[in-house]
Amino acid sequence: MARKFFVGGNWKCNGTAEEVKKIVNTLNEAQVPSQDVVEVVVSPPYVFLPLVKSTLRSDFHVAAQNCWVKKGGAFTGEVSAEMLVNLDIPWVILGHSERRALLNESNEFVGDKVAYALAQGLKVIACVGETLEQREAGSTMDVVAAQTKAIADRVSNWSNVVIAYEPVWAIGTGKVASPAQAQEVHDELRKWLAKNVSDDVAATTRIIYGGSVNGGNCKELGGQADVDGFLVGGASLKPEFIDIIKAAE
Ligand code: G2H
Repeated sequence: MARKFFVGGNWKCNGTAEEVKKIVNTLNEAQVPSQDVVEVVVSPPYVFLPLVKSTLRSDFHVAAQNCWVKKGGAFTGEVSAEMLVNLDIPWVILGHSERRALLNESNEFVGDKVAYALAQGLKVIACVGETLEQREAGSTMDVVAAQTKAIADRVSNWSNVVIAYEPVWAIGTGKVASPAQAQEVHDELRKWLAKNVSDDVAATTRIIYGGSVNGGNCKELGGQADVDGFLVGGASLKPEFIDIIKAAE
């Protein structure tokens, strides 16, 4: 089964209501390949989710940038998976490196979050990736495998999971991974899934690349055999996000 190209826009902690309306207008007016060719998901901050959901074109979907690890309750400041389901938000990004690093989210905690969100009916963009130090020490695949294993240990149905490989050294730095570097890790990750989960999961799970993707580098990155799309940060706030969506063609 062919893997449909996936383009996610991670708006991170950016935007005012006015700016969000402007981005949505730009997206709504854009001519892009059909839903049969590319799945587009944008992820605004929580507070803008209802606004974006109610104004965004119906062929694009929305994602939250995080959710709580279990059922809601006395967890000040958190948002539960059930709340996202209640608002009809189909996707959530989990395990982004900014949360792993700044909020100390461990592999196990991310694995628990992925399992809980899936169990509530959400689709998950699960992020993995190594730091520069880890890459230079030659442990890229060990790190990425350990992050993926923590998910695999807790998840049996992978049909609602997209893996985002985001090398930390390429995030927001302008230092994009070369197409060969991205392809190498995506290929290894797919082989890891084949060996440790199943051939079917390896063949069907989309592995997207994130880290300084822009309108200029997306075509070559997206042309790699095992790169099934992108998770885009900075450039997803700009009109060039449309060019990145068009890299699906
Ligand atoms: C990686 C990416 C989006 P950017 O974090 O998830 O951000 O494209 O700004 O590097």
